[in-house]
Amino acid sequence: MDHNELPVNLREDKISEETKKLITSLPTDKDSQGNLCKYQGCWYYYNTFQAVISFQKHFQPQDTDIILASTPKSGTTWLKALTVALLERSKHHDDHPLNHPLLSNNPHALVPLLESSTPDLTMFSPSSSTRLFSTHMPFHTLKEGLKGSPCKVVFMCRNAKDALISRLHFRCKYEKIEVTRSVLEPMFESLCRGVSFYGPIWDQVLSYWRGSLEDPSRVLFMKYEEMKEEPCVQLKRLAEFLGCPFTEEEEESGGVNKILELCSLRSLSDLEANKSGKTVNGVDYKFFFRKGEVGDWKNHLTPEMESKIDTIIEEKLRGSGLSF
Ligand code: PAP
Repeated sequence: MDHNELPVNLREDKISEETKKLITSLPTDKDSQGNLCKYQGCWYYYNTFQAVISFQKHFQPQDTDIILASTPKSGTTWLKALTVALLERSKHHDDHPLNHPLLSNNPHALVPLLESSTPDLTMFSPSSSTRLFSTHMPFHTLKEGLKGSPCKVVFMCRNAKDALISRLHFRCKYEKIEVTRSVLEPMFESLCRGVSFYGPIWDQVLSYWRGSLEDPSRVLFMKYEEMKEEPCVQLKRLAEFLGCPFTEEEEESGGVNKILELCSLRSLSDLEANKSGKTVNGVDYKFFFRKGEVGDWKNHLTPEMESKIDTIIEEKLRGSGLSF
């Protein structure tokens, strides 16, 4: 694939001289997709690293901002849709569903990534006082850019093997290549070494886990699998955390299920807005919707691979009280 055809985050064309200098002082490595540098314990492709630095320097937080954090391929699109739907529901009753932003916009267009190479971070806000952003940065790096602001952070993680397989399919789609073992194996090895985009995944997840233990009113820790298993419970938990719980009346009139239905993979992927169009990084929106299943890794990983990554993650999480 030509360098210029790559999604922006994989390219190296947005890096200032200052950042280039900084990279020479950082640990560097590579995975099968590009060069990585390690900053504050996390690996980034260079364009993303530039965006992280810009975010930390220039972002102006507001106390009412909400940050949706996640490990890549762990339900970010779903979490964005659910949060927009929760915050928008006071404005969109049954009678007026046609102007609901989720019907005409991909969730990624509604909730910009903080460490994106596009500087406009004021694009969309569901109400005048609440701005929504997303990130894949670890909590300590995020906090530095939030500069002491107490805004709420929702974090979603997912089983590392399922997230890997999701990323494999996503990558093969935008690179227009077949899903094969020769593409998977180097990605698997990078995951195990911890040298992968936004990795090591265990450190990323632990940073938010600890943040949620330290201050549960500020950081909500969620799991993709729990969202699939008990969507009503988890959606209500999210609504409460965000300070917009469902009223009894809403619950009785099916308000919880309406949001779940609107944000289901099937409904979202059927919308024209999600069938066409691309992210600011040049990736087709439709690539963000695939199977949405728990355990799809079983169709791709050998028992040896399963045991290798499980052993590593178990060891890294030992004593934390967390499993994912
Ligand atoms: P991102 O990190 O690049 O934003 P993200 O949305 O976190 O991607 O992950 C995509 C995964 O979420 C896909 O999983 P799969 O490859 O295993 O199928 C995608 O299908 C799934 N997904 C997207 N939207 C939804 C949804 N509304 N409900 C459940 N899963 C979803």
